[in-house]
Amino acid sequence: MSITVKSSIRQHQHSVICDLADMIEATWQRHLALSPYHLPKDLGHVEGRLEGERLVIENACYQTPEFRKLHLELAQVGPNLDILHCVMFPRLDYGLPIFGCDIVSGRGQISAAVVDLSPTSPDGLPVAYQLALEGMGTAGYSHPRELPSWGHIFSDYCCFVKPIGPQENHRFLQQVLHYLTLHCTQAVATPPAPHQRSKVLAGQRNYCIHQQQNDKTRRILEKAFDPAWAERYMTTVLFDLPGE
Ligand code: BLA
Repeated sequence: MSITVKSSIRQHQHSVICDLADMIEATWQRHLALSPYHLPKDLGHVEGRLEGERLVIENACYQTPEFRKLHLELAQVGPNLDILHCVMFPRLDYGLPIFGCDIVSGRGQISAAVVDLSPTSPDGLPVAYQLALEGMGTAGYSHPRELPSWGHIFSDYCCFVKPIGPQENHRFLQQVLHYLTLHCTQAVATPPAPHQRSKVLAGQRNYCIHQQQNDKTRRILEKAFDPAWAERYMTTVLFDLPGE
């Protein structure tokens, strides 16, 4: 499947967010066999209002033989707040980690940039991932940030920083590309393991339950819509728990 629909807010976002969104989709296309994933009808493109500003959310969603859901979301609040959110949820037959990435930019300055390959097994990341990620994390950034209490779901290679200047922005883009390429190439080379389904299910549930505790995300959605809407969006679009 080729991706032809370009998001309408993408051109207006922080250049790192546009570049990252383009890079993520290009990498998915290069390595994976994409087909559409249909979100609930009313949640593909969403608009709300936050403190007098317009909140626009645009979602792109795909699935592949290895992934039940590849989700790329761009959100914009007025002219000043830009957000990129991306998660790749493996199918339960694949004992793969979860790729996640989030960038928040306010008034042209990125305040939070996160990327991780988070384990879904209590044994941690598969060895091939550990080898390929050796030495990576927040090294080379001047402003690493402290993870919130629910952040224990992330791996030792989680990169959570406030990147400063073009060099660190570029470093972050390259780091995301490295994590994403590793993950796509590992995924297509991994044989399915149906006997592990219940273990993988538990790992994904644990990840989602903790991500749903991100109060900063929830507060934005509650203020722009309402608490019930925010709860539905966080549990059906951002971090849905897989069924058996
Ligand atoms: C932080 N996420 C944030 C922040 C905002 C959002 C406003 C605070 C920025 C800051 O502290 O500088 C907002 N993020 C959103 C919104 C959406 C979104 C509204 O995705 C979607 C509509 N978050 C993720 C994923 C990861 C993630 C996949 O969605 C990681 C893989 C991490 N975001 C994450 C973390 C923080 C954050 C760790 C910092 C939380 C904190 O410091 O308490």
